[in-house]
Amino acid sequence: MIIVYPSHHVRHRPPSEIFNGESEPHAEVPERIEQIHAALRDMSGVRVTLPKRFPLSWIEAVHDRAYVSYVAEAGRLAGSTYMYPSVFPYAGHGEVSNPIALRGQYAFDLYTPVSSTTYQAACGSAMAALTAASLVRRGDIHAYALCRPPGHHAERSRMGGYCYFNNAAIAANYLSHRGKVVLLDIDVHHGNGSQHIFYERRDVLVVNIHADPSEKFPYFSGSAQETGVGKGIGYNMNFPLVLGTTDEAYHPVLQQAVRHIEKYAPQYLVVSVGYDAHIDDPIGGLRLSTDYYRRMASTIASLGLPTVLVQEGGYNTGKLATVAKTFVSGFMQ
Ligand code: Q9C
Ligand code: ZN
Repeated sequence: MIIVYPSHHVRHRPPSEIFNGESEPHAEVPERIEQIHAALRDMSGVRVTLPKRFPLSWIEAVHDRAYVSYVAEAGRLAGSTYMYPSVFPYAGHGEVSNPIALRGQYAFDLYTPVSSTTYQAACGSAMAALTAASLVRRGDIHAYALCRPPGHHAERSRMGGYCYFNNAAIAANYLSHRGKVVLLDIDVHHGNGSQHIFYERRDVLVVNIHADPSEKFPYFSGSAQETGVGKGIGYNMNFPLVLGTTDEAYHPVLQQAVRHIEKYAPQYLVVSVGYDAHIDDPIGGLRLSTDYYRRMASTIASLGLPTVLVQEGGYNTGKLATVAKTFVSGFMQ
């Protein structure tokens, strides 16, 4: 297994997220990826590499160009402090240019602030996903991008849920030029951004398994009724699970998802890997065991598809090393 490690992530360190008007310590910390990296690099059968540089056009293929420049520009304005939205769009008055208006236009929550280090980290994270995708395209069976910041909540032109650029969508779109792709999302939160980006497309099937969004972030999407629009009808699948779902109840749902993936017969698989469905995750809400992550990985690997693993969430910094190792060893078996 080749691991792609985006070293610039460490300089992106949002101090806080704002919940119900209060500042709380930010859950999406650099230690997450540092710990996963340290745990995986010593495993046998694992090799670590740094991201290669790809043209910005691969990011701009799934995000509006104005949004991508905004992330760079907003960071320059912010300097070393982190900027948060204050007002969200409520009327369609056309173009805004005021920095406070723009801050709200390009975001959907108060969990995803921008500073001068954010753009470089977000680009590095996207380049890691592209590097893993290109390795798989050239014949590696599996590659794992340790993306940070994560990506699956980022829509075409809005950041949210700790995500700026949608790394998994960027990788899936890159591979879609070579054949059909499935994007399977096992992060505990619904991948609203990935759903949004591919909602009208049938060349990328998006399959999401997540905690019931009527109870958990991102609240406004992720129901089973959301199946796509236009050409994309039937090519988006959501499997929301009640809070507290355990291994035994999760597994039949994963198997069902896998059967749908087999039927679609893709050329490539991209997996948005979150470890926040683990029982000990501080914000997750499901109750999967460490051992189940081995079974989950081997079930996904049994599809026998060239696969790009893309890191998303997982917030228990005391458990991530073990859970990641278990997942990767299940994948390589
Ligand atoms: N204290 C990912 O897992 N919840 N994003 C904030 C307020 C936001 C999760 C809870 C969860 C975002 C990539
Ligand atoms: Zn998550």
